[in-house]
Amino acid sequence: MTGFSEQIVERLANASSVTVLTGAGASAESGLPTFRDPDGLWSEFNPVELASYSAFVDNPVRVQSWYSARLRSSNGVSPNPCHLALAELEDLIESVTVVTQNVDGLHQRAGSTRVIEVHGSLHRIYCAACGRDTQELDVAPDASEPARCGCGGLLRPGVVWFGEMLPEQALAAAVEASSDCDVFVAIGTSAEVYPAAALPLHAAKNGATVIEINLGPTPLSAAADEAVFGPAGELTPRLVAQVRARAASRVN
Ligand code: BV8
Ligand code: ZN
Repeated sequence: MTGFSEQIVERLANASSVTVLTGAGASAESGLPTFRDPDGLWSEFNPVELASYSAFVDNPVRVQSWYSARLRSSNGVSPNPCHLALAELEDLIESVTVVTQNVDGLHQRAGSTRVIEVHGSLHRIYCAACGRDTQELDVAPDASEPARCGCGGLLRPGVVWFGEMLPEQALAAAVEASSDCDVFVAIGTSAEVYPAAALPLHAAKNGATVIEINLGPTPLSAAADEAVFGPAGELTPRLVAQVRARAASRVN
């Protein structure tokens, strides 16, 4: 499908609680590479090589410089129309929760007020030994030494690596937001990384209407009530505009 059905717009417009799950595809039109698309981050590297504690310990400079580059990129880009439309949705729907797998902080910069970062954030840097937070991580790929804390421990990004548990509170809040929402919208995620990928299925099981926005089909598409294919930066604003028009017609 290339457009949203009247029925799905009606359900969203009548919803009192909406939960949105975003993946790297929601930030793609801000200029941040995704993980699994051909030109994605992982195409150059193997995920385990960079996004795991063992890779960090084996080659701290390489992992620290990769995250330093991503931190710089995310500070250098702006929220795109997908992020902005989700922030606008808060004016139309009583309760909107954005559960994001992204670590770039773009939803908060777009104005969304309830954002659950289930994979952590690039913008938090802390010491892997003593846990102390610090301000920045700026390591060049050819650095001779990794960045360390005053205690001598290695500095790491506050993200969740493969094989690491998701932050308990964030995961519990995400599961709750998926259990009791009327509509669940999955945007720009390959629906391959667990346990986040289980959230839309959990929502469907609890009676929510599930909408998917993606460039193409994913393992979630068959379970969605409606999967619409196209760029998130175009489709998300279109969906929110249709909800706004529906709300306006109810008032007049
Ligand atoms: C864990 C770090 C307990 C930060 C990331 C079953 C249950 C539990 C665990 C597992 C399980 N099966 C396997 C596991 C292990 C693993 C896992 O899921 N592996 C996968 C590969 C099978 N899960 C874990 O390790 C998790 N931990 O469960 O702990 C445990 C402990 C020990 C042993 C077992 C269990 C931790 C997962 C978090 C890993 N950290 N990132 C960072 O570096 O950024 S994951 C990484 O991939 C990102 O965070 C990202 O969020 C995530 C998913 O990727 P997407 O966001 O979906 O992005 P992707 O590129 O894949 O897709 C982009 C999509 O957008 C595409 O569909 C594309 O079509 C679309 N798109 C592109 N452009 C656009 C677009 N759509 C619209 N518009 C566009 N313009
Ligand atoms: Zn320390």
